[in-house]
Order: sequence, then C-alpha cells, then structure tokens
Amino acid sequence: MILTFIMAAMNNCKKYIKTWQMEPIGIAQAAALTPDDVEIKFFDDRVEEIDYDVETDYVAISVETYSAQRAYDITREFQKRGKKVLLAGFHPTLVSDEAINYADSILIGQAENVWAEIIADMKKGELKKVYRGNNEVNLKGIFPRRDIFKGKNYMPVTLIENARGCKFNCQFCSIAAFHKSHCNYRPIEDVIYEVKNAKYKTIFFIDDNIGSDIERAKELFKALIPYKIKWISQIATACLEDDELVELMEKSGCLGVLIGFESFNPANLKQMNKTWNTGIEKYERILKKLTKHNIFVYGTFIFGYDEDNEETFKITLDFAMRNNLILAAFNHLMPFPGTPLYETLKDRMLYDKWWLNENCSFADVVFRPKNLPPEKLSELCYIYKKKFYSFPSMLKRAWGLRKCLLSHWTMMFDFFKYNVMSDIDTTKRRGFAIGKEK
Ligand code: B12
Ligand code: SF4
Repeated sequence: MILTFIMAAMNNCKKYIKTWQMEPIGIAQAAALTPDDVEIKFFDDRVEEIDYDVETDYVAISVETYSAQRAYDITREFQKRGKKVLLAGFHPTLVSDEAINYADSILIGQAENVWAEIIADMKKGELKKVYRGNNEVNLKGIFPRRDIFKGKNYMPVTLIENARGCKFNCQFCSIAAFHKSHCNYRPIEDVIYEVKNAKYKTIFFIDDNIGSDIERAKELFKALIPYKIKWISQIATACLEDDELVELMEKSGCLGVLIGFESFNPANLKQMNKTWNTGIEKYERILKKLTKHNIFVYGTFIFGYDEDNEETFKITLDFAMRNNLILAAFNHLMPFPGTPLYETLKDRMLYDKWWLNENCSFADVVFRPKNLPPEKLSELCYIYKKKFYSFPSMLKRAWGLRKCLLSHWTMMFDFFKYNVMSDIDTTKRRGFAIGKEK
C-alpha cells in the first residue's frame, strides 16, 4: 500500500511566508506510527508543488484552520483522480462536522492510539468515516520520521517535542480546545536522544509552555547541559518567577523564549481566562531577569478585546521597545472555531465561517471589536509592527541587548536577519490570502 502525506499550506501562493517554513512534526509523527510495509510519500504544500498524479492508494492531509480551504481544494483534486482522502489535525478535530463533508474520512484528535486501526482499515479497503483519538497517549519510544524532510529546504532549526498540550485554558486558544487542558510529556531520555541526533544545533522545543511542570523542566534543562546546544521555546510568565529554573535555562543553552503577554489590561486578561498573566510590573521584572541571564524574548500581544483602543498600541510598543524585545507580534484577536472565544463572539462575526470565505486574508479582522472598526484594528496591528521592525527601533533594541548579543555572538548578525525577515513577513502577511491567491 502507498500512503501520501500532505501538509496543507494556507493558500496556493508560490512565495510562502519564510518564517513559517518549518519541519511539520505532526506528519513526521504519523509517518513514525506507520508500519514499514506501507510506502510513504510526502508533499509539503508550503515549500513544493503537489504532484496530484503521484502513484498512491490513500492521501492523508494535515489541516489547520487557516489551511482548511486549501486542504479541501487539495482533497477535491485527489478525489477527482479516484483517491480516498483522510483529514487530520487541529481543524478536522475542532470543526469535525464541517471537515467530514469534504473528505472520505477524518481523524479527530491525536493519532497515536488509533493510527494502527486506520492503517488496517486502509489495507482492507474499509476506511471508516470518522476515527477518534484520545488524550491518554503514551509518547514513549516514538520518534518522528525526520527522513521525510529530506530536500525540503526548511528553516535551519530542528523542532523537537518535549510535551504536547497545555494545562491552561485560555479562552481564545485552539490548543486548550484540542487538548482539553491536558498535557502529555515524553520521557526525558527520548527528548535527549533526539537532541543528540539533531540535524541542526539550534533546537526549537515546540511545547506550548516548556515550564508547565517546573520540576520536570529543571530535570530536562540539567540533562541538556552537556550537549551545548542553543534552544528556543515558548514559556508562560507564571513559571518565570522561579529563579533556579531561569538559571538552568541559561546553563542549558536557552537562546530565547516566546512569551504570550497578550495584554496589560486586567479586564482583558480576565476575559481571556489568563489571569496568571498579571500585568506590566511583573512582566518587566521577568524581562529584566531573562535579559540578565542572556535570554532573548519574543513577546506576543493580542489586540481587539473590549478594553482595547489606539492608546493600547502605543503603550504596548513603548513596552516592547523599553524592554528590548528581540521580536514582537502585534496580532489582532482571532476567533478560532471550537474555542470559547468563538462562541462568545458569534453575534459579532462579520462572516459565517471566516476560514472558508474567499475574500478573507490573513490580516483581516473577522468580527466587530467594541472600540475600533475592524479595518482600523487590522491597520493598527500592521502600523505598529512596522514601527517595531523599523531600522531605528532595531538599532535601539540591539544596543539595549548588547550584553546578550555579545554572549551569543552569532546572534549579532541573526538579530538583524530575523528582524528584517519579520519586517518582510509583516508586509507579506497583510494581503496573504486564505484559500486561493488573489
Ligand atoms: C511548531 C508550531 C508552529 C511552527 C511550525 C509549524 C509547522 N506545522 O510546520 C511555526 C512557528 C512555523 C508555526 C507557524 C504557524 N502556526 Co503554529 N504551531 C506550532 C505548534 C506549537 C506545534 C505543532 C506541532 O508540531 N505539534 C506536535 C505534533 C506531533 O502535534 P500535532 O500537530 O497536534 O499532531 C498530532 C495530531 O494533531 C495529529 N495530526 C496532525 N497532523 C496530522 C496529519 C496526519 C496525516 C495525521 C494522520 C495526523 C495528524 O496527529 C499528531 C500526533 O498525534 C502548534 C501548537 C500545538 N501544541 O500543537 C501551533 C499551531 C498549530 N499553530 C497555529 C497557528 C495559528 C500558526 C500560524 C498561523 C501562526 C501565526 N499567527 O503566525 C502559523 C501558520 C504556519 C503554517 N501552517 O503555514 C495554531 C493552529 C490553530 C488552528 N486552529 O488551526 C496552533 C495550534 C497554535 C495555537 N496557539 O493555536 N507553528
Ligand atoms: S497558556 Fe498558551 S497554549 Fe496554554 S491555553 Fe493559554 S494560550 Fe493556549
């Protein structure tokens, strides 16, 4: 049997957003679960053309909400050629009643416990309409098949999963909706095995919060020290009060972390169900500590909650500049289907199923914010990102980060490289279509 995996892109654009072209671990994990007697083929729609006439028995596509329209088009092309298509990932899980109408089969949830059954059914030619994974997966001893990435020209960073899911329950977050506030850890030995065999010595631990279990995180960081890697990850502010954790982050080679600050406004944070993010003073204390330990911070912020107005952008930009964030994202609030936020904003939505609307682009605000017209909110996100990535801002932040930059000397060049890339991507994302390129 031949099975072709596809990572669907957001649209059919030939010049994809560069910083999004990273190894897709979900597919590599599904490939690892596939028995050796099944021949695997793989197309990553973000970096190469799909050969719709490829010799294959089945097609399995990874679908996120932004890539749903494109994934449905790809499905149709293969179905026209008589192939059966299964859809999996965040979108078919969170909007299964929609996805099922477009495919021969869908996988709801994680693959580990159910993939063997799906393969057996494929072999018999008896693929069922719906399969359900569950949250009690055992990740021990499963190593993503990285050989499928060969020749794909991804960003030069190795993505490694240390834990999957998140124990928090933020109102806007697809991860909370998908994993139901559940977090699953891999054994530390398995993570270290992957670190030892990594293609690149810069590792991106793709956890949603690498500090979610503080004692376990300390164990992991201690185990990483001998390998002298550089690593990046995402972490919640709530964990960064622990001084020993931050010291071990530095010792184990932490180059930088992405922190979702989201907002400075307690009322917004309450609405988000993210009250453990407790505002500007705590954020600044944490940032000082991280800079002291030579750890760069990529801060992400959300705009469009009920308390936000133009002043919110000014305060946020000041904060990002004052604290010398290496990178920053000024994102508008996005109601992803399947999240509590989506239900809350249902009456304020501008489109029915925005992700299937051909007129939507990545930068469009798809609901009516309380204090700003949707177009204005989108425009402000763009303007403030451009201000953050302007040349004077880069110079100011580089000066503020000089001690960090000297301690990671390769970052002297990379600081400017990643800031320029993010600036270019800011412009590109503005009109980036969802579905078909316009
Ligand atoms: C690493 C990561 C990235 C990386 C690399 C992404 C990549 N896929 O190449 C980077 C930084 C580039 C990135 C970018 C973006 N990302 Co991202 N990313 C993640 C992250 C943190 C981990 C994904 C991962 O590899 N997990 C590990 C694997 C093993 O888990 P998994 O993907 O869930 O796979 C399992 C199942 O879902 C299923 N499965 C999934 N796919 C498939 C396919 C097949 C065939 C099968 C059988 C099974 C299967 O089986 C797997 C094993 O159980 C997730 C959050 C998360 N916790 O998952 C967000 C996430 C996927 N990203 C998200 C978003 C929105 C984006 C961006 C739009 C961000 C932005 N605003 O700029 C871009 C879009 C990029 C694109 N698709 O072109 C959202 C998607 C939400 C949604 N409803 O669709 C998530 C969930 C984060 C969030 N906060 O909500 N991302
Ligand atoms: S902490 Fe991050 S990953 Fe976890 S639920 Fe909140 S936004 Fe989602």
